[in-house]
Amino acid sequence: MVLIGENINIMSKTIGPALKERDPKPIQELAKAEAEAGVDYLDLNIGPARKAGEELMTWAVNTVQEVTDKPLSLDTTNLAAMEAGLKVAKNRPLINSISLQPDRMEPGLKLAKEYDADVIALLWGAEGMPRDANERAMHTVDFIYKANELGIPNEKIWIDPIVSPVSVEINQVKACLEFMAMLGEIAPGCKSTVGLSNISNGTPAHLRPWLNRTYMVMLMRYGLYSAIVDAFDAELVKLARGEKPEIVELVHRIMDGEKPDFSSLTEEEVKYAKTVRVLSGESLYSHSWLEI
Ligand code: THG
Repeated sequence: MVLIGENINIMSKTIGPALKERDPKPIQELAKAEAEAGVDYLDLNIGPARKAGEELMTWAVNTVQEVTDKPLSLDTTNLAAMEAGLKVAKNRPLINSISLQPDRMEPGLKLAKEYDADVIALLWGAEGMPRDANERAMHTVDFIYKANELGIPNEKIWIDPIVSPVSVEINQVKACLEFMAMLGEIAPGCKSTVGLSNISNGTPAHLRPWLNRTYMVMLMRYGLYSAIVDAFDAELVKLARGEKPEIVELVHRIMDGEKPDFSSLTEEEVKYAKTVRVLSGESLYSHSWLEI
């Protein structure tokens, strides 16, 4: 799996102020640490960047490129800032992201074409969040049609179904899995990605990794190509790299209907097993799901 480190983002307590004050040190330290943790891309999330977005993105890209050669995932809804980043990025960057909103899709796709960049298709439509797997499928078809028309092949498109928090909407958690299972047929040659940590938004910090890791392994069952992840979750990186095959197999067997005998599992395996049940909607989410 291709891993995109999520950690450089404007919401972070250290990175937000550093971006605003154009203080390179915290950003460069984090970029180096993410690269050392073994991710493939670094996401540079500067938010909507309504004020001075172009200057901010240019500065952020240059700042990170001083300390690492990793390719970047340029994360902003501001297309002018996106273009500024595309201009200065040395390694071919990823456009994160283009939604299907009518005023955004075509200008975004034209940028992708002009700079020969891969593009994340965020399945956010004219009416906002897709309601189910079928609406995601329709958006996917629309996006690919438009992209192909502008000369962008499927291989350059990374479909993002938009993960929502398990504590908010279990049906959306299930819809993303259902959609991922359909994607290969709907969009041959396309890649896929998710903002994985969205799944655990609003849950206690020490429990978030269990949800993130388990959901990633569940999506891997349907061929997930990449994910935007916490670069510092070493267990998650191992799972993605195929270094914990016994956990991956356990999660997949449970998805296939096996009812594991908890008394024969390790403590770690029990946590994964309980988390699969929550994420597949078989048991209700509560902050104490690992204890019951
Ligand atoms: N799809 C795409 N891009 C995305 C998302 C997506 N980019 C943004 C986001 N979603 C993925 N990135 C993050 C980054 C951080 C967190 C979640 C998702 C996060 N951070 C901690 C928090 O806010 O509590 C810690 C912040 C900190 O470092 O202080 O949860 O869905 N294409």
